[in-house]
Amino acid sequence: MNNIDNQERQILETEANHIVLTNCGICNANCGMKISFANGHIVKVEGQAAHPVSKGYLCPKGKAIRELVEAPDRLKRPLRKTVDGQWQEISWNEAFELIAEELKTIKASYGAEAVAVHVGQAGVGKEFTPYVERFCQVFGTPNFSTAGSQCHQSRAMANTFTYGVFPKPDYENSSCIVLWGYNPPESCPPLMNDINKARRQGAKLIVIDPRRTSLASKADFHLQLRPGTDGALALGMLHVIIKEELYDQAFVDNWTSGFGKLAAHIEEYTPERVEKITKVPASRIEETARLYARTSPACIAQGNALELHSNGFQAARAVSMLQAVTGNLDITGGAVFAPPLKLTPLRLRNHDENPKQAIGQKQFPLFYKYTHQAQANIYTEAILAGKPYPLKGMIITGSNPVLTWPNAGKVKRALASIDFLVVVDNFMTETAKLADIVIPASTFLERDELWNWSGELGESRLVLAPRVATDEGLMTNWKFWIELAGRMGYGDYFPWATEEAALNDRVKPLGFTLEGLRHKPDGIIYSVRTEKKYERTGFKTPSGKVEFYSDELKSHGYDPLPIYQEPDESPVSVPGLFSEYPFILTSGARTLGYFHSRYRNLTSLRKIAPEPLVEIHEDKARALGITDGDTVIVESTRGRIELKAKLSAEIHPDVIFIPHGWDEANVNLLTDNESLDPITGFPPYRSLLVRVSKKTEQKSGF
Ligand SMILES: Nc1nc2c(c(=O)[nH]1)N[C@H]1C(S)=C(S)[C@@H](COP(=O)(O)OP(=O)(O)OC[C@H]3O[C@@H](n4cnc5c(=O)[nH]c(N)nc54)[C@H](O)[C@@H]3O)O[C@H]1N2
Ligand SMILES: Nc1nc2c(c(=O)[nH]1)N[C@H]1C(S)=C(S)[C@@H](COP(=O)(O)OP(=O)(O)OC[C@H]3O[C@@H](n4cnc5c(=O)[nH]c(N)nc54)[C@H](O)[C@@H]3O)O[C@H]1N2
Ligand code: SF4
Ligand SMILES: [Mo]
Repeated sequence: MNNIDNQERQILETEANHIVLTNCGICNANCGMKISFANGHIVKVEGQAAHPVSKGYLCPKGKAIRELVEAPDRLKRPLRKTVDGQWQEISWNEAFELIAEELKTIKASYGAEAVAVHVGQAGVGKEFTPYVERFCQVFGTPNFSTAGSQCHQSRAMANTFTYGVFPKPDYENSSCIVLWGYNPPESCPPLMNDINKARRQGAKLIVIDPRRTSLASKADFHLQLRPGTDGALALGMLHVIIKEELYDQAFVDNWTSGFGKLAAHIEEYTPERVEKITKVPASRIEETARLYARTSPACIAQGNALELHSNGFQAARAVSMLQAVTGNLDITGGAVFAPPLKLTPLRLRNHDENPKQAIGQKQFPLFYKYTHQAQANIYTEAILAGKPYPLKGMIITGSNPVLTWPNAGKVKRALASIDFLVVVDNFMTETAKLADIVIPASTFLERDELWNWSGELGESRLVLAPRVATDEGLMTNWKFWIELAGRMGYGDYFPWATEEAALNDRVKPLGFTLEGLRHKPDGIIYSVRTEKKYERTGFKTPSGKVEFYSDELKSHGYDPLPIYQEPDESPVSVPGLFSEYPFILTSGARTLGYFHSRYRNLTSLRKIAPEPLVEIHEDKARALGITDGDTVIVESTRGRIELKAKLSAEIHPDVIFIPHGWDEANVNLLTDNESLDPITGFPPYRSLLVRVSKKTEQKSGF
């Protein structure tokens, strides 16, 4: 049978229309897309049935890309804010001249470090991001930051300190799957193919989540813990596994160091004590630990919820040790080690040492060492208080900090007061509104995009998602930085005449060409999976072994073992505050129809979730006189928001949940950028104290 999805990727021309095969660039699932055009417009968007990962699936966001590309409110021209606060269209030439001139002026007056460039989630894994980093290096600012200030890097670092890499769970071949603060039905639905397949083959499922999600209700064990106590739970499970000698003795003897210290460290984390901390019954902790340790192979997915606490790094490190003591490393069905292919690097090694420290480098030296990035969560202090030095200019691309960064009130004040702000976006976001210059961005459909995936969703793949839509007035993200570099006089470092030439350079050392990739719709699938490679090479840690005890952490003044510390703001750490703010807020769990602050303007997605809702336990709501749909006020010591209540029997009674990304009720007005994780600077989006009250109608009397 001739299946077009398996044919060479190309435009299949008929008279008036054509079909293009590409990949969705919204989330990391990268689903295969088949897009039909008629008269230059998208008329149909479908999944590719034969796609190796998504197998025909597209989520509502993927299906809504016509609405995205053709949105009436899309930005098409560069805009400049006039002195009276109006937007004035300017030419591309004017935009580049204005930006280049301002950057040069700030650099001359305050030094290059007074400019920061932030690439948000829309730049994660995208081909333009390394060029932005290179631009920062040549300009001379160490203040290049990404969504890695709030996402992924803390988990990745914690795992790397234990065994040298951040491995991926091999769900498909696993007999026991633990989803720890991870909810793929909303955040990465195609992964459910693998999880469901494993379950059909008898795999056990353990979900660790303060909400009883639909997946949690189907799990063998659902541990409904108090938010931010994940580290204690992991130590309690380690206690059971070590005390009952359920660990992999041979692996521990041969391939780890510091086990004795870990064994002594977990003594005090008895299931009974951990029950008091986490609110998970001791018997459940024991049963879960036994099931996990006795079932082999087992894998643990460590979600974003694990790292978004003031104690997130050590929590992820404790979880990493569960995988290590059970010997579930680098084995089929366990934690697999699959590095991505190495494209031609764009970072300039000879520019690595900047005489000025990046913002956050002093406070979070290991975060800087690991990421070579500034910690964006504290830019506000540099802008508002000049600490550690003044930040005078910023370029923000692919991010909407006013809705997504912690302590949004402060973020807004900071961005409103900075001397010069450029925002590159598809839409006039709440952040763009504060800018001096707004630059229209392309969407992933309007550019060639390289995806270099390393095995989280099946095999490792290098894929070219080709440009399928064109709008001549737009400039691709890549082109913007190349043009700006040219205006700044950095042409020697940015010699590529076209994006195609640049991409060809990137894939050349691997023996690929862009043209070759165009003919491979599913990409180049390469297997770099290893099996117990450490037996030949050791682990990529200073000692070559799994490090339960880390000298490097100790030498920086951090705890070398994964201690549990209460979240900075919790019922236990600040009981006085808790008596006034008696709920624990967890924010930002993903919902299928939106992507962070994106897509509230797309009709089909807005229909799925028309407004933000605070999820509150029905008993607690009743006690406060709140019924379903009532407007309530939620307050923290930082701010207050109003939104409607959604009563639930599924959420932990002490916890409320609010989604992020809504301007109508911006939950980040409540969150905090002071009690950051001491090692990574990650913000505590998922465990803070708040109070809830019913909004009473103000009767206007005469
Ligand atoms: N639809 C959609 N998909 C997305 C995104 C999106 O915005 N929308 N964003 C993408 C990005 S950048 C990321 S980082 C990922 C994140 O995706 P995931 O890693 O899956 O994380 P979340 O969905 O944010 O949270 C997972 C679960 O953690 C639970 N949780 C909350 N607090 C705690 C806690 O203290 N401990 C534990 N154990 N669990 C807790 C939540 O209730 C939630 O069910 O999603 C990606 N995919
Ligand atoms: N309270 C709370 N806050 C959170 C979280 C949480 O769980 N709770 N999660 C955090 C996490 S994990 C993350 S990753 C961050 C994400 O936060 P951000 O990095 O701010 O991500 P988005 O809100 O998706 O903003 C992306 C912006 O880029 C634009 N855009 C889309 N495509 C492109 C493109 O191709 N080019 C350019 N230039 N722009 C584009 C979109 O229109 C949008 O305005 O949010 C964090 N914020
Ligand atoms: S799950 Fe949705 S957003 Fe993610 S790649 Fe697939 S279609 Fe796109
Ligand atoms: Mo994220």
